[in-house]
Amino acid sequence: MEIQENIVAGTHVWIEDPELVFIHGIVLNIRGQEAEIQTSDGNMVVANLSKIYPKDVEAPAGGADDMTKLSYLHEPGVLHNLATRYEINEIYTYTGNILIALNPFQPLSHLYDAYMMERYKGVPFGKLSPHVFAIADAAYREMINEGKSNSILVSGESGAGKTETTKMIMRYLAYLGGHTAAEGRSVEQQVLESNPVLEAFGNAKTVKNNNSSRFGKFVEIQFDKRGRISGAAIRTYLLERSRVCKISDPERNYHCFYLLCAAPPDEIERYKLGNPTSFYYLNQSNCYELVGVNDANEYLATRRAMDVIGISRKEQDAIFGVVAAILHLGNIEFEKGEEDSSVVKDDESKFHLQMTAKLLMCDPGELEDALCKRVMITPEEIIKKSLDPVAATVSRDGLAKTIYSRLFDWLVDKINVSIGQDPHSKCLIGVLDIYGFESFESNSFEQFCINFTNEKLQQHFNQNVFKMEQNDYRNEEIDWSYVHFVDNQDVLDLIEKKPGGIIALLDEACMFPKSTHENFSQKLYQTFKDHKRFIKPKLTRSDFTIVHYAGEVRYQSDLFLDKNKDYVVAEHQDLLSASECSFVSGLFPPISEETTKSSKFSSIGSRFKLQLQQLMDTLNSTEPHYIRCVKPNNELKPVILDSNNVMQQLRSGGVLEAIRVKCAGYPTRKTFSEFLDRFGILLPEIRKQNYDEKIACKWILEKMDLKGYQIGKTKVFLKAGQMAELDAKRAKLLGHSAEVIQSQHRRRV
Ligand code: AD9
Ligand code: MG
Repeated sequence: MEIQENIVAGTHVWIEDPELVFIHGIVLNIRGQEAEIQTSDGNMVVANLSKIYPKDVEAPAGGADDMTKLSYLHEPGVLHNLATRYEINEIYTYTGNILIALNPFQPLSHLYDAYMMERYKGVPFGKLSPHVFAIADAAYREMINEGKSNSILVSGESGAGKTETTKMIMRYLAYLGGHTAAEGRSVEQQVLESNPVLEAFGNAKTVKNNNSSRFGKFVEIQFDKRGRISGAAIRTYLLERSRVCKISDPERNYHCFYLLCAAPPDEIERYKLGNPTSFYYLNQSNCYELVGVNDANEYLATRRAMDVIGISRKEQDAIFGVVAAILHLGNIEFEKGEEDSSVVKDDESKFHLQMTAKLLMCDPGELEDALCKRVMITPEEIIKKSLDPVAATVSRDGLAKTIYSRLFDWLVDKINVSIGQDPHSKCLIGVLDIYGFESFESNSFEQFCINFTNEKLQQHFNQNVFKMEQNDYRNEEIDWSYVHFVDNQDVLDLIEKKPGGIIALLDEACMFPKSTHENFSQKLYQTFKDHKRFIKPKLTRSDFTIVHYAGEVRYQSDLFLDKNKDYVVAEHQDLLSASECSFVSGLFPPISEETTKSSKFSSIGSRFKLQLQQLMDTLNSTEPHYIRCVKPNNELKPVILDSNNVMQQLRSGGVLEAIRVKCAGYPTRKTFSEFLDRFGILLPEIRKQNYDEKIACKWILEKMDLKGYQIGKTKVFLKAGQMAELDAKRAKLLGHSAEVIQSQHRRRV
């Protein structure tokens, strides 16, 4: 590549390093494709030219607040810039219009106070230091001035700071579009208070984040003609259901369970609760408390937030009654009864069965039957088949998951109804807080859906970054008939194409009662044997690997069929729709005969695909803004920046992809005066006279015999490598850089 041709003895470079990712060094000499380099930690290394990158020795000391201002837009340049800024607590950096946000892992309250909100209000984008408020402000101004809907897409891996960032955006928008106290009902207050409620029921401590959102969320904030918040709608995606009954140390279940166990004594007595250690759904892990969080206070705060949203006290009692019922349900154990049947184990289990039935207001006998028996309908007769203790436990957990996910959906609906939609609103700002790309040792259907989401968003991102680039070129009136970039349509086809994609094949497999995950996988192997994005790993009967834009992920297909099937056991449905508590029966509206017959099974994958398509349609009708949250380290501690980790996130978050798009065009752009300051020396004549800056730049570029660059209205646009070429010429002319090296070298030997 051109870049490497300009590396000569004396050039400051970055070299790939297994530990630090990149390390700084100085080239001592070059033999063929190999360079001998003295690294900043005092070692001598030999590296292939393809593994080294020029370093900008003139980069400003505190880093650049926008990556596009870097002279060399490549991976080490980007990483070094972020690290330099993080060191001085500058957590925000732009890459053009994209905001990169590093999680500070410490409260930086001065960054978000009322003074800061006032400061950013109405100030043109880019004028002040990079900030999440600047993005929110740009979205708001664009909406007001152009009458267009906007969206802000926040992404990043677990614990990177998406939810905190989203809350900051919502606060800032409420500040801009808020009402005065005299105006009564405050929609924005309700919008803000939806956060603690959704967090209490949808967030949990995981190994990655003490307050991890276990669902995706798109909040649509509607504005009236005068730019004031007039309504809102919240859509949620794929709540993690398995957590309700299965957690592993040191994680926790959903926050609401612990909050309720810390409720005032009269409620504890009413729900017959106690220490969280006494409940199976909580005591599978040894973690009960969160550092810095007081569950008793949080319980009251959640109730207050519910008040603001408009969830009545009666409804609140019903909600927490259901939460308590799930805890009791989890404590019902079974033992072997006659033949293959099972019975509720002992007095303690019987007590919990009674409590569950009491709280759900259903008959205890029927509850026991629903847990331990299945009705089989054969052409001849209806038989009740008993479940063995293992199957009864599975049935119990299934019931708990179903009730909890219905409860969560109810809350989301209630919030939407309470806040209300503004039918006259023409403009909205959507804020998306959704799980980032995931790749674990073991990956199942959840990761498949999450990564599918990220592929979709990545495509949207690429297309828009590409469009923004073209706008930039158009504004500068330069020619942009260029550049081809590879997009990820082929992975999306692999996953969602109908017919023939993975989701379609999965649905097919789910419809045949005899299918197993192994024959589903065989089908995948046959269908996609020549697909570039699909790999059958060696020595496996059922795993498959997808080559995602962010890397390869190997999926275990064992539970794909089960997890794709969304059904409520008929016995559970019948039990709860007959509940005497209208809240509980409301969670289980009767299903008509028609639907039970027509849809043998309902596919979670296909429904999710549809939801995603609707989300994309909404996003496509808005002007997007992107925030990429980055988690600097896995210890969740301030100051530390783990380069390998950060690099991986920049890759999978598409930041490097955006840079690749830029590199494909003109990665370096300098204003005429910046260019002349640096390269005026290459054409000393121009210094003597007062030439027009643009003409001077043109002369220099012509004299240097470069090809393919462009000169815009205010800036010079250079192709990849041209900056290095100019720098090399400049260094040669100055002659000093090589001398410095030589003297350093002499000192060493
Ligand atoms: V997950 O995918 O939902 O597991 P998020 O949402 O990306 O994840 P979250 O916003 O919850 O992460 O941030 C994790 C923690 O980092 C927070 O609980 C804070 O302690 C911390 N954090 C994140 N952003 C900031 C910030 N701007 N200032 C201070 C922050 N602390
Ligand atoms: Mg979150």
